[in-house]
Amino acid sequence: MRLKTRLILALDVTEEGRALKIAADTRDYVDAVKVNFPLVLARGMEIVDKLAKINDVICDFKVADIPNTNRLVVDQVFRHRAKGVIVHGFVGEDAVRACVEAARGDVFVVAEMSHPGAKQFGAAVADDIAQMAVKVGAAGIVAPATRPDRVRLFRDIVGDKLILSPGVGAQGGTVADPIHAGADYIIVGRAIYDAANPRAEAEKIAKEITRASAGRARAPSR
Ligand code: OMP
Repeated sequence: MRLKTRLILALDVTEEGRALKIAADTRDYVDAVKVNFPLVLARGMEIVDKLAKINDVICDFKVADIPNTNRLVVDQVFRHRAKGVIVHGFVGEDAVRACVEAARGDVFVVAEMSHPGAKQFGAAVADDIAQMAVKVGAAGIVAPATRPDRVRLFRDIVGDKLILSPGVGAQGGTVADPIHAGADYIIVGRAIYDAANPRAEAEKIAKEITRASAGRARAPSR
């Protein structure tokens, strides 16, 4: 995956024409397009092949099953030319390891989610999940832009692994805080795809990331 703008677009729209247009319009300012269930359930996995011709694609399927099922799911993801997949960590080391072994690209493990409910159960085991992601050889973790203090702690746990940080804009997080805390990529959905001009919005956010990266004490991990 490119590390040029450090912006990942969460393309949670359901119309194919709109999805492809936004992906093409924002390509100059977005390192990868993240596809989640809304788009794939609406358009099928073929949409991943189509988007892969425009930009790198990460399939955010939050894979969370037994090792064998995880392996089968991850294999399908990479058959459709995705460059990465997002999986859940709470299912345990064997299930995440199965994803890493089946992957033909990057595996990102959700350590802690960005919504308020994540504090109810998940936060208690999040540090252990981040450690496990490193142990099994994942490319990186997903950590909440809505809680930059947590991103800072995760950075110490995962060393030079990648940190992808969602929760900017619609969920209340800022661009600069998670970058200053050590995130490598910011994931943004609604603030871009619901904007009157998604390309201009992506450009604005990408420039904000560049400014914030220049101002942070530690060098980006890669
Ligand atoms: P917006 O809130 O519209 O910017 O979208 C955020 C995107 O990031 C959505 O696709 C979410 O599914 C995803 N996401 C989170 O919002 N929070 C998380 O903790 C993890 C993810 C993710 O794994 O990408």
